[in-house]
Amino acid sequence: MTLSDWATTGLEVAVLGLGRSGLAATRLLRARGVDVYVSDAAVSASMEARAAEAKLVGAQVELGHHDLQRIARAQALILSPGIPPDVAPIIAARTAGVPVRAEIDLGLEALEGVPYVGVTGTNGKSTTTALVAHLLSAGGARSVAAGNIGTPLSEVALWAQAPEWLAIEFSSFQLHDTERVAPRVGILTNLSPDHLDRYEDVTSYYDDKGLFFRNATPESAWVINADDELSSTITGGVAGDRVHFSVRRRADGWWDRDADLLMLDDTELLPRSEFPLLGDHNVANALAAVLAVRRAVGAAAVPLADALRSFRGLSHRLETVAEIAGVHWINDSKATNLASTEVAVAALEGRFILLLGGRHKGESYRRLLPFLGSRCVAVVAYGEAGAKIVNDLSDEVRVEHVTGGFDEVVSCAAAIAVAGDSVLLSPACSSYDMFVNFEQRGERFRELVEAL
Ligand code: UMA
Ligand code: ADP
Repeated sequence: MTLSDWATTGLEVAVLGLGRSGLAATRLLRARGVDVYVSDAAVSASMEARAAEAKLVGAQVELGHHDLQRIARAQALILSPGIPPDVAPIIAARTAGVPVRAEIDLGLEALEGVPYVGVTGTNGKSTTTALVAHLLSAGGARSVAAGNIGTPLSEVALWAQAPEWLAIEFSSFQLHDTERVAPRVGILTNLSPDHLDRYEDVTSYYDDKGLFFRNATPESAWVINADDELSSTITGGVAGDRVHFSVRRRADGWWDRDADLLMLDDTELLPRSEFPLLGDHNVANALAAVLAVRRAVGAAAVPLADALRSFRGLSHRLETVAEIAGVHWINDSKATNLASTEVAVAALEGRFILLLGGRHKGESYRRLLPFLGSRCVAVVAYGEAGAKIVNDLSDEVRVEHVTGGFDEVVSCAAAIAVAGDSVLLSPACSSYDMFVNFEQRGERFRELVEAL
């Protein structure tokens, strides 16, 4: 039984969590005439505001508590991605035989028939998703980027006019309970350890990523990173066509470094210098997006080179926020794991001060050492992870431990930096110890830098 039948049973659907996903799912279900009980363990001003919106569309709302018995009587449970799989309401639902579905799965059902390019991987998902939507739009299709990038899919399903194409970002959390995932073209950007604060081990994290391919058929099409052995291994037995991108060697989409050209097979796509984003990793993201769009709508349908030239990177990803007295201040707040901080550091030229910290996610910071080298003037360690960073790095690099707030992190960096240096906020940790999300962390960084 699915969304189309739920309105007829007289039973409630329970929605777990009232963040962006929970509110969007609630509104979609109510728009389809389904009775909804939505609950969130948190109580806050922003939660109250969302609760008011949910009540306005006729949902039953509870904050600060989940009614487990009510959830066990529901005809389905819709999950917000940030809720770990072992919490009591999910266990109550599963024990009672209540089907559990991710919010994005509901969105996929409601938007059935709208073709989409799916994107998953550890890093580069949002940039690649935005690139895909940008390229499709440049080809004249009404395209939207949705999913983990920020706009819940259930929200898109509520729009009066459905898009012609979607670029959908899938996190591992969302894939866990998304049975319907079946992209017209699927991109796996890369894989490296992440979210070890939620997963028992890295294998369980990769297993969830593997669910992206759960409905693969011989007609499927996949875009895979030839430079990432793990991605190739994990997709080895998956049904469907495969094309590869590489920033190191010849592939279907590749970077000819000698000629400094982005290439599609033997055809020149664009000089590297004309693609505005910093860093080799962004070349990889561009090549992946181009290959997917070429497969989805055909290369002739999109002015690929022009569209790449006009793409502007997303905020909080290697974003230069200011140059003050010769010091470059760079916001890479979205770098929430070590692999993403590595590529950010590699993309910089010259000396830098690295702001590292936040909520620890489980990996040793020593993995960064080969990337810091002599160019790293100092690491400023802060937040819950601060002591661990000092412990992991201070025998090899200068580490300043800031035990106060984020303001002090920025003033500490300002005191160290001299003209020609970059100060890079690329924290390799989640923001939840000090901020609501990575966006708020990046905005605060910008405000503090502008006030210097
Ligand atoms: N909660 C409960 N009970 C619990 C535990 C949590 O009620 O036992 C509540 C929390 O109080 C919270 C809600 O459940 O209100 C969970 O909300 P959420 O964390 O899922 O947040 P949303 O606002 O719905 O945002 C989610 C994604 N967040 C996460 O996956 C953590 C957003 O990705 C995504 O943009 C949005 O859906 C729309 O699809 C953010 C993210 O950080 C950007 N993603 C991770 C990442 O990219 O690394 C995966
Ligand atoms: P995601 O949505 O997977 O978190 P984003 O595009 O938002 O990816 O980028 C997040 C961070 O990851 C960036 O700030 C950058 O440091 C790093 N990053 C981006 N693309 C890649 C890539 N292809 N490989 C490795 N790291 C990347």
